Amino acid sequence: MMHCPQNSWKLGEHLVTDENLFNKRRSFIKLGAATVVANSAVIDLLAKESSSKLQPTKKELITSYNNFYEFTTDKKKVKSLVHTFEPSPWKIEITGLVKKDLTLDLEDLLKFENEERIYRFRCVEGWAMVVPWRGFALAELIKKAQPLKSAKYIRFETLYDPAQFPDQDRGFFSTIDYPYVEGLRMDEAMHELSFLATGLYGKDLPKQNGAPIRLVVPWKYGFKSIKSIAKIEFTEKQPLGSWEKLSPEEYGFYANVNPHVDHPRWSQKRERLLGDFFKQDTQMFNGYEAEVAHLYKHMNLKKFF
Ligand SMILES: Nc1nc2c(c(=O)[nH]1)N[C@H]1C(S)=C(S)[C@@H](COP(=O)(O)O)O[C@H]1N2
Ligand SMILES: [Mo]
Repeated sequence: MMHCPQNSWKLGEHLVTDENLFNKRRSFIKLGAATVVANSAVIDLLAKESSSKLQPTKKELITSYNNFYEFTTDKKKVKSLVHTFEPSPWKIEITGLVKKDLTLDLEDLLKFENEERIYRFRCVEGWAMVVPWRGFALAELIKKAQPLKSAKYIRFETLYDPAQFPDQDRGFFSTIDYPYVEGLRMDEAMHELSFLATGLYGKDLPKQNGAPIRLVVPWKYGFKSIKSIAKIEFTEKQPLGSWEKLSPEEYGFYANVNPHVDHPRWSQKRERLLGDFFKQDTQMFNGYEAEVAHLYKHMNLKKFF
């Protein structure tokens, strides 16, 4: 696994309860760290954190403005429609190029040691937020799955159950093809920033944010961060995600956040943080360039968008 220059995104706070306490604990931890070990690494880290303004977006906004097409394309209405979805009990089937097929249930998922990570999140549509996720590194699950050397990609599927997801029930008239599919190259999947979230703001994931478990790849556009994962497959061939299948000119496999590669229908130079009035500059790899640029160093990012 690659070493990250500054693990500013990795904040081991396990006791977070509600939003206020969360913010208090964060300021306390900053102070505490600075006074106990006032070495330059810590000071750099604090400076980076405050200069990059990783102030979590209000929980109310994160949980009431969602893209979850299985319910509706109306971001403000998702929350009011999720009552038909029952994410417990749950199973994740792991198949494909693995030593042995594996099925994990919620209890198995609880066995992974959880941590808190505060990540920027950028939707391809131009809105962004900062989310305090709870979960574990995707690499941990991959290690458990024991993929074969021939596995070059990992493919994810959201649960398919038209009885629970109204847009799946529309069949031919559905907005997109279901189940929702996404994928990563193995080195991207093994990168320490690739995360499986089981919670946010210290509590289990709300249904609208992808309960009980969803992917979070913070340097890529939000559509890569597939929700409510029911199936994982290791493959030799590059998986075709739902968005790429629908419109390959607009939604590439890589989908790395990049202010210099516009969406055919709009600019990606700027973005709006939920709750803010003014736009801000989009950052290369969504602010994670130091951590992930090496994954793409021999690639033309305009071609492999
Ligand atoms: N299964 C599924 N996963 C999904 C989506 C979806 O419609 N269905 N939308 C994606 C998009 S476009 C975004 S921006 C994020 C939104 O996550 P959020 O609602 O937690 O902000 O989820 C991604 N994962
Ligand atoms: Mo999105």
